[in-house]
Amino acid sequence: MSKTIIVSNRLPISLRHRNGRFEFKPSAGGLATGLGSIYKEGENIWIGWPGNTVDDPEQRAEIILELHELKMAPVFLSKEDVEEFYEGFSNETLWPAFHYFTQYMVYNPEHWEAYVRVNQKFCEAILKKAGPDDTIWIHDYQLLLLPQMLREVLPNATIAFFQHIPFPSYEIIRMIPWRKELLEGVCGADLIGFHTYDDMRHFLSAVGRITGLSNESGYIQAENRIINVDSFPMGIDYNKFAKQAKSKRTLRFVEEFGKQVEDQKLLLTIDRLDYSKGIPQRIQAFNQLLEQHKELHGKVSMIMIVVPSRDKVQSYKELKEEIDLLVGRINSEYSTLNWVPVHYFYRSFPFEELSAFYNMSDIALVTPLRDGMNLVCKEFVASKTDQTGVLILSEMAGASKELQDAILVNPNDRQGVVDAIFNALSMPQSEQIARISSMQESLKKYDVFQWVKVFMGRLEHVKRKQEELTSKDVDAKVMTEIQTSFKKAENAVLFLDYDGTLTGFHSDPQKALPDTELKAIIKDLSKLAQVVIISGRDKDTLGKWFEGQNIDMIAEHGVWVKRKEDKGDWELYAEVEDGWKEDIRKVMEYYVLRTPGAFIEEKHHSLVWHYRKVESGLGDLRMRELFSHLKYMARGYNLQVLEGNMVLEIKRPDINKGRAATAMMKGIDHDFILAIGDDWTDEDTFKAMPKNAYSIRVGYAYTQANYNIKSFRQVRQLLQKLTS
Ligand code: GDG
Repeated sequence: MSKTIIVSNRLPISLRHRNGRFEFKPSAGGLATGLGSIYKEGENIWIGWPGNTVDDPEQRAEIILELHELKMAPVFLSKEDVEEFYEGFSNETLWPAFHYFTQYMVYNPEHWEAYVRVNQKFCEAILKKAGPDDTIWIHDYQLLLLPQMLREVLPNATIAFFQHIPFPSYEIIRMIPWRKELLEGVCGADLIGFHTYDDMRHFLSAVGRITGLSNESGYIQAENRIINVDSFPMGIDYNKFAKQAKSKRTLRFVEEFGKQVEDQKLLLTIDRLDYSKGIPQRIQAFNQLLEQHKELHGKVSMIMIVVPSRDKVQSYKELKEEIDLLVGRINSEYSTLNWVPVHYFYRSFPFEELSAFYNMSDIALVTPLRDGMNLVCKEFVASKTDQTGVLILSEMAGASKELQDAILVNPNDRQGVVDAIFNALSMPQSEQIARISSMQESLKKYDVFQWVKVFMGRLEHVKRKQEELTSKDVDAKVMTEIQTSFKKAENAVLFLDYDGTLTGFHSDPQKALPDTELKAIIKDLSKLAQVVIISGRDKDTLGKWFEGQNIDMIAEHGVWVKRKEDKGDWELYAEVEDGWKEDIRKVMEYYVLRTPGAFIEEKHHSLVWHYRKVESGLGDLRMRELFSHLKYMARGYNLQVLEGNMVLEIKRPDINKGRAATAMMKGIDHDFILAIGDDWTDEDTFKAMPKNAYSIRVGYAYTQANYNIKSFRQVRQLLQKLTS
């Protein structure tokens, strides 16, 4: 039976070495709870780094054994791995880049090598446990290369990836020297998830620009499968927080802490030590509030919990010093004997106490400069069991997309934050209740269990979609069948499209000429069967490229036909009235003038606007504009506008490859027919084929053809097999 493997850099556990033995403390974090429903079932397992560097083989064996009981398996990292892969590439290159802190980015090739090495280590550890049909769900930015590494060994596995931090704009991603490898690494997955729609569209745009893989509505068409990219905003274990806030233990802490702060209004801030969380900026905003509103002195104070994190990384050390300094300054300036403006804790608290802080605070001030989601704000809302309280939330946190009833602020606008705090302090209770209840409704519904369910559901959906497309794959069996029936045939015909079918695409269409291998294939085939090259290309180019070959040719989607016995003469197969061209050309020229890299190709019966060499994005934009412009004009002339591979073509609708292919077959009793093509123009050929024909579409798009095949390379292999 297939199983599910969860993979993350850190296992949801903390290991402590005490009195010669290890103590294992499972983490109660949101992700671990949410995924508990998966990894604790059956044969499933969670694989990751336990968080300590352990070199002693005996100790390693002990850890493996203990973790096995908890349904976990370790990936051991050396001290060097931790420094170069974790603190280095993950936290000094990817983390700052993905949070838009380009000033902190380090470009160190040794760190990159360590990143590849450790991703490989994870891959090997997984391969020891994984079967060919297992589901593997990989988490976060430390393991971007892992999906593709696994895909190479387990081509049929179900692989998913979720990124917990933001995905930045292409402008940032392009700064990383290893951007292409990183994106190709992630694209080994079947489903790729982010917290927000913005992260998802940034990812799709970077993949399109850097790897050349385009997408339609979140589906990337990779060479041999489709990949789905979607947004899955992560929730919390709502009931756990709501329940804890009412528990006796927490209420005791509330009472105890309450005595110390008396009737002061409390502002709560909780973060891991990180520059992305905007901690210094928040202290400065609080300072400004106290400067501008003397009446608040002694009446409001801030509880600031900073959880130690990555303190070996230089930028984090500096941040800690900056926070210490700012807190010292504000407290020394404003404190009185019975009032301290900032209660600062540089440590973490047990869950019951954390819950007490959420429960007793009037305002949560969650103002990261950039955050993938931010769970603290959600936990605060869930803990407000009497629905009073105010959430001030940064627009830069993924959570702001969901929690529209918070007071939303731009964390860089200090006065805006000051005003938000001031307004929160005086917000009527009825408004507080209305806002908190509405947010609670949504958090209850989209909790972390729902998140896992939706994600896994989507993963099944992608796999089903992939199966639908690949069930028609030209596999070894189909290949043999085609080969056998070709061998038996006495009167065989092959309709072969050119671009994308017999050869790859080139940025300059005139340079996509047939190479020696292709010419040899065609020559060999033409000795055994009737070969028809059926293309949208102009007759002169086709004629020149296949000069001397004993084949038939259909050019310009069926306007021109040249039969092998006609020795060099092209026959005009469709009468063409081209009075429309002048007006249409004028419009197309206007779009060429506005779009560097675009050009017009004139064919006998059509005009084609090419944009393969145009800056990506701009090309698409202009094509859409031109498309609607031409569509409007086309009606008047009874023309058809068609979108192709980086081209827009306008032509008469009754001229198509299908019509030409039918004419070619007329009156001949073929006992083997094969048609291969790669785009919508070839769909007309497929439709025109008799029932007993083999029709194959290159790529995995939905098609009228009987079969799909991966790429032009496989087409060549198939054709070579026919002649062998
Ligand atoms: C990353 C992304 C994304 C904090 N202090 C204590 C404590 N915590 C817990 C909170 C909360 C968690 O830590 C922090 O989660 P965040 O989401 O706010 O931030 P990151 O750690 O940066 O997480 C983030 C998240 O991944 C999930 O995808 O939301 O954007 O950066 O759960 O409760 N817990 C205890 N004591 C503390 O003192 N027990």
